[in-house]
Amino acid sequence: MKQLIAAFSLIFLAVSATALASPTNVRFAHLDKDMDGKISISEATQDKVVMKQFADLDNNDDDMISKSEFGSFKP
Ligand SMILES: [Ca+2]
Ligand SMILES: [Ca+2]
Repeated sequence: MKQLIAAFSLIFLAVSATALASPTNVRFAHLDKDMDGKISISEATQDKVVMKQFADLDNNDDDMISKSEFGSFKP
C-alpha cells in the first residue's frame, strides 16, 4: 500500500511539473523579455498569434497581458 502511495505521489509530481512547463507558460515566458510578468504590446509583436488575440486577452484594457489574462490564450 505504501508503495502505491509513493507511486501516486511520483505521478502527481510529474503532472505538476508538466503543468508548469505547459506550452502556454513557455510561450508567455518567451514573450516576456523584460520579465515583469506582463506582456506589453511591443513584446506581443514578436508573436503574430498573440498579437491577433491581444485585445481579447487584455481583459482590463491596460495594454498589458498579465499571466492570468494569458491563461485564456488559444494557440
Ligand atoms: Ca514584459
Ligand atoms: Ca491587462
